[in-house]
Amino acid sequence: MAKISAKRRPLVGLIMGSQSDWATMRHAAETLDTLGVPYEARIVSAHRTPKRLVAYASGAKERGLKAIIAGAGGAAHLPGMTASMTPLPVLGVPVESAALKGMDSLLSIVQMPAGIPVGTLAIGKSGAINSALLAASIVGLGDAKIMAAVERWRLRQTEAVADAPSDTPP
Ligand code: RP5
Repeated sequence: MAKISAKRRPLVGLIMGSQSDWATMRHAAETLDTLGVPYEARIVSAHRTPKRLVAYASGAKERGLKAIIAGAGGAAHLPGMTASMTPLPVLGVPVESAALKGMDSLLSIVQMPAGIPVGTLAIGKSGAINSALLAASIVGLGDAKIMAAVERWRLRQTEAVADAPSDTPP
């Protein structure tokens, strides 16, 4: 059963290659929740469930999604293959791998040939959070409430930065 935020129609598709990616990609989900962006989270593997991938990517735009976040590790073909089957913006999150610390994931995702773009984020948790912020900015171009939520999120982050370091940070 897919995880779907709230009850609103999802605007962002949050897909990942494996259950094992959820520990990273849940940070994207939590950020989308914080920003009030409706999303759906699914496991879609380029290698293990290729037919699921074709169905998901080729139908994403018609189902009303505005952006797709795709997280994968190792030989991470999921973001690129997804991008090849949809005109929607695809944001790729390289999941940190045990063998190569995510360098394999990063290079697999970032080195797309000209013509099929994937917006590639940082390896791991930072990339997952930033993918959600970017997706919210994309969706926010057509949704003033979501754009306002992005702006509030940034303001809170700015206000949380102390003027000086402390031995006992909060
Ligand atoms: C990739 O293989 C997944 O995205 C995951 O990061 C990696 C390992 O998958 P598991 O063997 O943990 O299922 O397809």
